[in-house]
Amino acid sequence: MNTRDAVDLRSDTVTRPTPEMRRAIAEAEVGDDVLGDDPTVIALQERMARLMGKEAALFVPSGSMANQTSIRALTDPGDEIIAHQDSHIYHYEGAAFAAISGCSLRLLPGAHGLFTAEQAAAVIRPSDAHFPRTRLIVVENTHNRGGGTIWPLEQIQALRALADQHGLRMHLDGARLWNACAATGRKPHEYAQYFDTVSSCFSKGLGAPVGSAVCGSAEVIRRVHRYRKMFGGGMRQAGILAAAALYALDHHLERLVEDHRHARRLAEVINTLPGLSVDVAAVETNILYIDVDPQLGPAAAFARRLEAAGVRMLATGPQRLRAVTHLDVSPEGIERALAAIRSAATSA
Ligand code: TLP
Repeated sequence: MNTRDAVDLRSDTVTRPTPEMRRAIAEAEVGDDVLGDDPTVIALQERMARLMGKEAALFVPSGSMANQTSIRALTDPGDEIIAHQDSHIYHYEGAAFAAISGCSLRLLPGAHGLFTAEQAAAVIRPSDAHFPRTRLIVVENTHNRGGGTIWPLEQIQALRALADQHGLRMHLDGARLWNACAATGRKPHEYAQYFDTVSSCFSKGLGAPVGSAVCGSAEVIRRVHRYRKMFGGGMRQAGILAAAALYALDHHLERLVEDHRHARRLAEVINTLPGLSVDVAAVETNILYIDVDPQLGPAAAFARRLEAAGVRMLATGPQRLRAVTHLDVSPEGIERALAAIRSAATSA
């Protein structure tokens, strides 16, 4: 099968801009954003600051740059960051926390990418020259490797109270904060209020081609801006990208619940197939993990069989596949994917 016809569940990053989004891109007013005069970027940043209830926002090229400029702005070399052992900043950003910010990570375990204030409290270092200085707590909401899980607000509040007690900063990797909001009905600022910096992405569930934002106080965003330039992330006529993000905020937020319904449907049916299992109750948003019985072979080989049958997924472990639903997968696509998965599982 031509891979263009396959149902692509590798990530919600694979979406292509819709014709209407392309029109918004084509019609965008632009300037030179490095010189600070791209009106569409300015409009997006103002909108994001309002949405997150922060003083300022900065448009950046990627979620990784949003996280890493934030980490750099909130820490000094030699500091330690408390994060979950399954976090994106640990697994998928090339150890930038060490390479760029000179920090170590103190990793916490916990089901579905969550940890508690008690766990964090237990690893805060005493003030003593032998130790790294604990400086920052990073929360990922929704949690990617945790299975698209949503952080309970009370658990975040408890972390903030702890952070305040110890003079720590907090960063939210909100690449998929939109999904948490769609699922809970909460507004982005309800989560953002507990963090010094918040990153969020337009290029995942929202379906824009490129771009993320960092929101925070005017002072911290000035620092983030300096690091964006230093890391080579200044973009000139970036209004064409900001226009896609603005379009996505207007048109693609409310439909995210559809992706969540699709993920739930996939999980429920896949869990009944021989050799495949999904923790159905853990599927809260648009991400599901599928455990592949060794009888079906390694996950990577099974993914290749799925691809031949017309569905694409990523192997994220020796016996684990990830599927992510998004804007470019219709209800009919979900049923087509299920038929292909059934045929790959039963023919094995
Ligand atoms: N995640 C990608 C891969 O890198 C795994 C995906 O397909 O899910 N934070 C979180 C929670 C993310 O899931 C991602 C992307 C990022 C940050 C980084 O965003 P980009 O890819 O824009 O740098």
